[in-house]
Amino acid sequence: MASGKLVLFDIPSREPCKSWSPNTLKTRLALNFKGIDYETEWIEYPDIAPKLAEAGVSPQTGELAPYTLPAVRLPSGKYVMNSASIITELEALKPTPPLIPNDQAQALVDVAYGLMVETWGSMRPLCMNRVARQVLNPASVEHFETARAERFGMSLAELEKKKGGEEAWAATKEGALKAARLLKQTEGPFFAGTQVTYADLVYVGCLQSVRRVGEDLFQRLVGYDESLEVLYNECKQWVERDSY
Ligand SMILES: N[C@@H](CCC(=O)N[C@@H](CS)C(=O)NCC(=O)O)C(=O)O
Repeated sequence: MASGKLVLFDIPSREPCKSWSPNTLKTRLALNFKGIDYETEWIEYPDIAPKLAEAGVSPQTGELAPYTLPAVRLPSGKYVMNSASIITELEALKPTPPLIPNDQAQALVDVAYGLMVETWGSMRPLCMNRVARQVLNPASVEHFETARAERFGMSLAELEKKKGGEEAWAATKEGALKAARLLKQTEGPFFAGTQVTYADLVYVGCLQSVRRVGEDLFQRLVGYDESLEVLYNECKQWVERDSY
């Protein structure tokens, strides 16, 4: 059963197919950083649950859905879902270079998750409708729209129209400046100073996701503080492999 190569399950975009989800990007960036040999299997939204259930993965609680991506199949053949569990496995699989070298780095990861949730959360009205209209393949659009409309109590087009204006940008700016303040507390360019940790990849995954949705959105977001663009550029080498 085991192929020997790690498989990353990711959500495809329209052609040219590239990683776009803030959730899967953080795992992809970690694989790229560590130089782990992997291949990508692209899974459309409606196929995520059947695929993972068939592989024997137990459904989770406390997340957006019982089955979510990222998920990986480790070289041992074991399937792991959820980026938080996956990074632990990746650290064990290839300890060097480490991404969570100590407790302080773990604390920063928790902070970065919070920043990512805040940034992506405040940008939802600006991004979600574009994800449905411009990023996803037709095979995923209906699932995405139905699930998100249930969650927001309105269609994504309405969400964009009603909440995707300056109000969303004001909340986004607040979150971005919070990230920038943390970055500037150290000598930089990373959250832990001169050492890259998983916290950086979590936040840069989010920045890259915004970029995939719209260059205009990305430019305004990183334009809030120079430290954000510096962080992005320092991590860019691990963003580049995004299509296979
Ligand atoms: N905290 C989870 C979040 C994963 C998540 O929500 N993934 C989304 C993709 S962006 C998903 O798979 N959603 C499935 C669905 O909406 O049915 C992680 O980091 O792995």
